[in-house]
Amino acid sequence: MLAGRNGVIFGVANKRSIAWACAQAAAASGARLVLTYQGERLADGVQALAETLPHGAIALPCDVGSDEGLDQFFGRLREHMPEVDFAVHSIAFARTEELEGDYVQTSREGFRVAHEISAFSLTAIAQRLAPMMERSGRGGSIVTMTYVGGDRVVPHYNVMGVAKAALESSVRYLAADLGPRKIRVNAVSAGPLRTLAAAGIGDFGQMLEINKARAPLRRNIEAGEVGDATVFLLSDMARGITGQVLFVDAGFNITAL
Ligand code: 0WD
Repeated sequence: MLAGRNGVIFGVANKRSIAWACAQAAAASGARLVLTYQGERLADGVQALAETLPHGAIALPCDVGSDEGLDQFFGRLREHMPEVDFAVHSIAFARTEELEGDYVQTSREGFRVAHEISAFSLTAIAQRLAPMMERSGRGGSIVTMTYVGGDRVVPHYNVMGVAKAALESSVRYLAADLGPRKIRVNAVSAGPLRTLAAAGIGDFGQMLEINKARAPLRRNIEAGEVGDATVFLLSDMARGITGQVLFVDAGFNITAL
């Protein structure tokens, strides 16, 4: 579905990362990839993962916490991949103390950091990617990762839920702005998966159990299922779809009790 296409996958931390599942699925569909990781501590691990992919993937650092970090990355990306067809944004961060206790205790700084890294970063990336996506004349597709805690209250998800609401709203505004330039923007809302980011959320094990018991499919999802749905949204099969949130959660979101 992505044969001959060039893509950037933002936010690979390790082999459990949702970004890595997306990279594997996109590479299996024929895409040539650039993977990004946050900082040097992850460099060797992500480089080793990139080497296992077909079609020549490379890994580059990209810290979305500053314009400087972003501009540095995009400078290197333009040299390596001047035309980009798609991107996956799979980045989120909130301070651990904000993911324990009650949302009402959220600090000003905790709110700012969670929103800047988890929500604004999508817009910052889209600004820089749009001209690279227009260059091919084919347009482009951007997919970000969200969670049901963005529109319903999930215990301990707290400020990350509020940031996901901002992220999902950004998807709609970006889709409206970039649609005339043939660039689509969508989100995948994944069910809970044991990753590094998930380890910071209080009572995550309980979340998995509740999900499994209530979801229509009576199971939790696997990262590969998110990867496959993401490839669909990135591909021409989804050419009529933009500004949407696609749930990959074994149906959990439709249930009330
Ligand atoms: O249950 C889950 N794991 C779900 C995750 C359910 C639904 C959605 N998601 C979302 C997350 O909120 C996030 O947006 O999926 C996305 C990817 O999360 P993940 O795969 O669960 O977690 P992980 O493998 O940890 O990747 C997130 C990465 C960070 O890892 P750590 O844990 O080291 O913070 O986001 C990256 C970083 O690699 N990241 C940054 N990248 C660039 N610049 C930054 C930054 N400033 N901060 C964090």
